[in-house]
Amino acid sequence: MAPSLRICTLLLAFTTIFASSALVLAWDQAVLSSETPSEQALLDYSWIQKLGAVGDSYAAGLGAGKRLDWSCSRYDHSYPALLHSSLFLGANPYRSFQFLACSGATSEEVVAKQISALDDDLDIVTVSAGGNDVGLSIIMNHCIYQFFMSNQDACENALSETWSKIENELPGNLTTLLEALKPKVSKRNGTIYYTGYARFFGTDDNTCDSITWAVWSPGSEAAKQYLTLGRRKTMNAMVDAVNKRIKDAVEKAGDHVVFVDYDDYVAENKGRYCEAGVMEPAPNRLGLYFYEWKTVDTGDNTTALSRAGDDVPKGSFESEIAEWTNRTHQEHPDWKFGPEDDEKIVLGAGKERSSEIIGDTVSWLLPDFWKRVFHLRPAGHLLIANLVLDKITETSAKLAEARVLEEEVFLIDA
Ligand SMILES: *[C@@H]1O[C@H](CO)[C@@H](O)[C@H](O)[C@H]1NC(C)=O
Ligand SMILES: *[C@@H]1O[C@H](CO)[C@@H](O)[C@H](O)[C@H]1NC(C)=O
Ligand SMILES: *[C@@H]1O[C@H](CO)[C@@H](O)[C@H](O)[C@H]1NC(C)=O
Ligand SMILES: CC(=O)N[C@H]1CO[C@H](CO)[C@@H](O)[C@@H]1O
Repeated sequence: MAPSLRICTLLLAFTTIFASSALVLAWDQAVLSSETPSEQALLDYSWIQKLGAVGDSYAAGLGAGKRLDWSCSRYDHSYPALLHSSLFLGANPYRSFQFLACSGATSEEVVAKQISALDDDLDIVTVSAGGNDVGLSIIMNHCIYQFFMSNQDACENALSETWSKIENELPGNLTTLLEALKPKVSKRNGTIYYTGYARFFGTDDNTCDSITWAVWSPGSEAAKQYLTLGRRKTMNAMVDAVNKRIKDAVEKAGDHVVFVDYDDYVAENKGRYCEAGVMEPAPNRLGLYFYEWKTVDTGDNTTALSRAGDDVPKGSFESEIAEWTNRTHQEHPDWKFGPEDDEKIVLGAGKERSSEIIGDTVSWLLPDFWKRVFHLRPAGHLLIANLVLDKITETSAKLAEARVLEEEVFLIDA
């Protein structure tokens, strides 16, 4: 992790604070000259003693760094884990951290299993949820990898079902989640930071039009999906629409909820699949923010990732891939798995079963590389952690201003 990135963010934070306090200063010179918090004070995060993180696999950080637990696939380079580290909120022996995010969780499950388990009076909670409500992974299946490959074009149907859920169900589900979460943060400073999603595809040229990531061969030629410009734009628009609903729900939820939108940064940094001129697959392209099936991060154990490791927890993102794959394998025993012609995979090779967890598991037949596709790499989580920290600093500045105003009112009253 480059410390220079952190310093850049701090500079950005300074600029924001200076800009906002300059405004207030002009407004009320006298009161603020003695009361404006120094930037030193605003960058002191020691008051944050109760931190929580809920949500789906994007909050769990599926695949990024070292795995922290089995049943929810939380990872140590996830943005919540980064925030809790000395690099972001600082080392603080008094800070508690409830990391409850879980791969596969819908907003309903986040409310039922995670929010209900949170402590009261939290200073900060981060949340990522909504993608599983509308079936973003189903789109990934039917329109991209086709782990389950049906005989006809299932992508268009999946797209229209997702559109309908984004319109009709998502807004209500997001508000329900936020109403459940709000009482968990402290009345005074407590704030919820809701992180969105990022559009997955570059749309600047047609280089990807002839690319299919369909995993079965020969598979059904008629059903094979391609990463055409039109498709990429549609799938991006879907992520945009989800982010828009999140932004609306956050605004509706009031002062203590902040939307953290990292999508534009991923686009600006050309961190998506099919960026201009990129011939996919390009799993280890410098600057790619998402995992492809053969992406290797610094520190990854390639041997382990190339084999089928443990089975996967029921209900997780990974278990969907496992079930789709198995279903096609059952229906078409003669088809071979593997997106690249030169490396067909023998399903199930090298699998180790963990006896203590059988029952909650789904058989995992593929190399472990596949467990994290379409999720953010550590650089993506670093970006989100930086943006959340900037928002925390901004919120602190606003709260400090509010305290000064309160005091002013008190002085006038007295
Ligand atoms: C990498 O993974 C393999 C297979 O799981 C294991 O045998 C090996 O010890 C690991 N290497 C390191 C450096 O952890
Ligand atoms: C695949 O699915 C079949 C039928 O649903 C099931 O009997 C079988 O155990 C599954 N195989 C694996 C490896 O999970
Ligand atoms: C609220 O936040 C400010 C920093 O913005 C901090 O100085 C203060 O101690 C916090 N109050 C509580 C109750 O945590
Ligand atoms: C996943 C989830 O929570 N879905 C719910 C969203 O809201 C609708 C009602 O509008 C419910 O029917 C879904 O179960």
